[in-house]
Amino acid sequence: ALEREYPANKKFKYQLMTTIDHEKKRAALEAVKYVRSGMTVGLGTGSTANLMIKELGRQVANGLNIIGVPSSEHTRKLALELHIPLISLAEAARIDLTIDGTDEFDPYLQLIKGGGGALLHEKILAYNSDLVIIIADSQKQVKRLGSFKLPIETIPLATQKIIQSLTQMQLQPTLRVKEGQNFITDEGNYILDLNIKHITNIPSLNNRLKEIPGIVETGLFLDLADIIIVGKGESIRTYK
Ligand code: ABF
Repeated sequence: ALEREYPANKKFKYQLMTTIDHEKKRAALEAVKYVRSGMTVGLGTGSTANLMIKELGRQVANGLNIIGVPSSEHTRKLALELHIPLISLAEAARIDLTIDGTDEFDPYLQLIKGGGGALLHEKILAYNSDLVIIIADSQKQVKRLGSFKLPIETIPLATQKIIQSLTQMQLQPTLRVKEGQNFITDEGNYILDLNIKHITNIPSLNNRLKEIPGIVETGLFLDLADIIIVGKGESIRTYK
């Protein structure tokens, strides 16, 4: 039946997908081993983070005593369905540990995040966490950041002006669209995706972007990840 449903190249894509899904799950389960009863845990967003949240839900049902801080509306709903006790970012006095996914990571543990559009809350969580664990499949590992387009969150009012500035900076900004409408973040903002492939000094780019009024946050997570756990085929790699 599979062969009928996934002829030739589609079949290959299906196999690759399942390998990646297994890698995500391995990384997610490994990260959950860092969670202890009594902890306040930042809950990331995305398909890898979802696997981690499902495992936490399973353990909470078996007596694990944690409080979750969701990084997005989507994650909040999933955690609620799994009966994980939650508080908001505003209410959390401190966050012991955040576990989140990524779109890319390099050998220096620097990240591009925001493919899922939740980068602002994710970054606030990461910045305010004692420990940040990133979970990923092996496709996310790169020698240098930039194959993935860099998401940035912008205030709607300023977005056209920001597009002009970023075009002059040769960053080829594209306004993110979902189902025919501008993508709207949990904070009511827009996302621009930038081509940063040619950029060599990433920290300097990040600073320049943050200086442009109306850019709320960038998807560059520099010096925020403490540990990256990667599923690689049948095994796991941990980078610190
Ligand atoms: C979030 O979800 C991100 O910041 C990143 O954009 C995305 C990764 O998604 P997935 O785990 O589905 O690849 O963690």
